[in-house]
Amino acid sequence: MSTVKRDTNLSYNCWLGYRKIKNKDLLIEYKKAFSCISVFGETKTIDAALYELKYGISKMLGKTPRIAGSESSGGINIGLVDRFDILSSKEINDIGDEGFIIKNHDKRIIITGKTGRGILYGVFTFLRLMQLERPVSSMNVIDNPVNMLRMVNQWDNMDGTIERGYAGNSIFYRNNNFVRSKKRIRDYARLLASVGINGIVLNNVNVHHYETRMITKTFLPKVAALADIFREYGITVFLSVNYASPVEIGGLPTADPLDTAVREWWSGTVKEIYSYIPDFGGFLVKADSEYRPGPFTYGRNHAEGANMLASVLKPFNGIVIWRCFVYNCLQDWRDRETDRAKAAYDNFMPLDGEFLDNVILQIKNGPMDFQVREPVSPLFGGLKKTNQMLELQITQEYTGQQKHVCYLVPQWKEVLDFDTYSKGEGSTVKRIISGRVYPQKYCGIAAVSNIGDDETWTGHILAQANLYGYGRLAWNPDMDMNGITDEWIILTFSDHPTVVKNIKSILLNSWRTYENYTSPLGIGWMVNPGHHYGPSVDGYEYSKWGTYHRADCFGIGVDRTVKGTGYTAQYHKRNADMYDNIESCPEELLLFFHRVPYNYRLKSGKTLIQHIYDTHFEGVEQVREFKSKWLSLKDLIDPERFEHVLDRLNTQIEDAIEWRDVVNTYFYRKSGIPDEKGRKIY
Ligand code: GCV
Repeated sequence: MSTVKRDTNLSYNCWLGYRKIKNKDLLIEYKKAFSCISVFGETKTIDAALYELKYGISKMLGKTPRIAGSESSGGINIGLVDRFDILSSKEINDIGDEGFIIKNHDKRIIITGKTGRGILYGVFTFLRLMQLERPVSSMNVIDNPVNMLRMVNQWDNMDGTIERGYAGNSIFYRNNNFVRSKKRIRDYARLLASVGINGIVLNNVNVHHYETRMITKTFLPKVAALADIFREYGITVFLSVNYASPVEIGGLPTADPLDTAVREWWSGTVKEIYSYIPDFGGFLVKADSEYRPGPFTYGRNHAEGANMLASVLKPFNGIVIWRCFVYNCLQDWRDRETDRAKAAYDNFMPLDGEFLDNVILQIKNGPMDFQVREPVSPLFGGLKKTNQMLELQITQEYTGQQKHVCYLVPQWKEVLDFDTYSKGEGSTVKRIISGRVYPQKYCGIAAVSNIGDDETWTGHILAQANLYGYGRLAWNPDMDMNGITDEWIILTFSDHPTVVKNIKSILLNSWRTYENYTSPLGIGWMVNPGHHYGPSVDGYEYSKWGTYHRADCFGIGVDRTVKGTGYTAQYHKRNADMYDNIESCPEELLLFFHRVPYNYRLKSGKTLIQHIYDTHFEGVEQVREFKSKWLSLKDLIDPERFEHVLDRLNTQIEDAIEWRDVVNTYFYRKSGIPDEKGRKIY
């Protein structure tokens, strides 16, 4: 693991670096108002909030605040709502269990909530406002998270590797055991809590030999030690489990969910887990997908599989998060109606309403697999009687693996704002997953984390923006993208207008740029099989039956209309019609939904083939533009981070050139149509 100097290492501190306040008048004002902290109430989370407050204020003011007893009423007061009689009942009613109030009252700043979590979120918000140099008089905030569950999923393995991890090794495990030093884990908890994350799944959804044993006495004390750290920061711990555990570690001949001995085994196991971790969150399960075991082996469906686990977790208030990423990776593509995109819906829609109320279905944003561009999964809006969560991928598996800058907040915003029309207009994904369209007992959002033990946490400093942005959107999906981006840049780098302008322009254009030089118009993949980095137009690990794009000398794309694979019929009528008709289908998804000849004219007036050539040339130029924008920040950014990003951008330029040439050459050879602009295509 890399060595870490917490207070001096700018990359390591991410957005919690806390620079000294620049504005002299404001500094004087802050020093007057924030030089003393009084604490009302004692819990570990309030202690953590106090620690953060002291740490942040000391760094921003250059002076450690005095901690006064609860008798003092000046300065900053933190504590539970019932300790402040100046709060009106309306204010108190306006916040839920995780909400907070920051109130500027009679020379005091009160930061309060109904729980330690609320107070902690209030403190992090207050510190953010300070770093953004907001006047004391404006510090009046009442806020609540929109989503109930705001989780990260670690795809960490106990051998220390991370599946689809691009920032070093696991901060949790090494050599099939837990790491001893917990400092870095605590700092991760701080980062997550600062953006409002309240749950973490500690191990990969692909549960292998050692991780299967995490739910045994051998490892539970160690899981409990991590839970203690995360609890202080308001984060509940969950584990991914192997559906075949009763066989693999329980010595039973079967894992059939309807078998009494299996149920009893799980019941005993769950009881034991709660004896170590009384507030354990529950299980995340990947079943019957990509060779993982599941109820199908025993002729049972996913509801039967999930409900058995849910019933044994229920007495402890635990939940089962059951993934919908279920498809047959060995399917035969030659059958016209066989379409991987249809799999999740086909598997889960017939079960809507059959899951117990402590089961949540976790659904990837798209029907395929975190491609640079996909439509939204039709399960959103399809399912009406089932708890559901959206699953995003912060780790950049198909989006440049943290060597390329690809800021995903714009993509996530599109997903969250997508209208499913499930219950009329306004049935957006963000409203569905926050329980505002159909009542749900549990719901929310999860994302696959992008961190590892690299000094920068994320391998590319600009990828820290994805973790930050995810947390902010999980808290409130309506938050403005510009605002989130500005915040991150100011907190992480500086508020210098050129820094903000140039980094923002790089970030906000990076997704489209990445798309430009990689796979066009929603077709997806075209990456090297296995590791998924770099171009391989026909590449697909399960390619026995053909490619994803189905390109030939006439055209490219998959006909997913009702006349094709029938996938479009999984959407509500308005969207189904929109996608079905080539004229109304959004062009960025054209090849996802339609098979199109190379000479098809796009709305721009260009032919499809010319669009492919042009975007690939443009993509490379756009990355070069990123580099020149970055170079102009040389004197405005510390050398360590400046060089780091510059180095990544140089790699990105080289890779984008490779992508451009491989993709353009492929389509030139397939189509035989030359570039109208006569550029060199190999
Ligand atoms: C954790 C994709 C990834 C796998 C991942 C899987 C999933 O197929 O390539 O690494 O496995 O998705 O989400 O389960």
